[in-house]
Amino acid sequence: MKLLLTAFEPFGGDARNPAWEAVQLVQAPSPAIEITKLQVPTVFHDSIRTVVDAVAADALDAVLSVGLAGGRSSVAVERVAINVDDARIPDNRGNRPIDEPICADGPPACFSTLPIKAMVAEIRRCGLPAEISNSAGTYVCNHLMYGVLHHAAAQFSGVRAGFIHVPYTPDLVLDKPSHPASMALPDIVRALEAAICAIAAHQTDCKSAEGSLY
Ligand code: PCA
Repeated sequence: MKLLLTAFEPFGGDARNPAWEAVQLVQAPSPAIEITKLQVPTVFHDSIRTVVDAVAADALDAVLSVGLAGGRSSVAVERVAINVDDARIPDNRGNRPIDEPICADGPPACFSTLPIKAMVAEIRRCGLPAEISNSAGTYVCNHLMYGVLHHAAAQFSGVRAGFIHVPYTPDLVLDKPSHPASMALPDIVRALEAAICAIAAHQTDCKSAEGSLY
């Protein structure tokens, strides 16, 4: 399996982005898995262009994008991306779209084509907290997930794609009020490697109840 693994540059005033720090440390869990890594600008539209250009240049099987979700307490495997940008803070070029469609003629939402339930199960098997998330937000991560899935459906059939949000690392919460939840960097790395194992092992997802009541 040939996998493109992407993560974002720091944003929102943080000096580092643990998503990219973790991605840099990820090792292919088996010789049958070839991983290419790509840092993506935390910028609306440029982020999609960067990843879509990389997908077009290579014969890939899957794209796994990773972003920081500061405040989350577990690794969140995203189920769906919605066709809207609503930025609470500007991106790294000062863009701040409010209630704008990502793609004017695109569908309202795009579902992950990765085996999200198997990924959650495999991360938990490593002893790490993981969950299905039903919202990737309305900022650049949701934007990229939507853009990659929309392009994949239109131009790169056979390329599976999806998104994982990771928590802060402990060093990044020290100066934040009430110290939001965090996860050690080596654990985030292990979680991503487990998710990659699941992507390689499962062409179709397994069925398990992971929905939320509210
Ligand atoms: N997290 C942000 C954008 C970049 C990142 O790592 C998000 O969740 O939208």
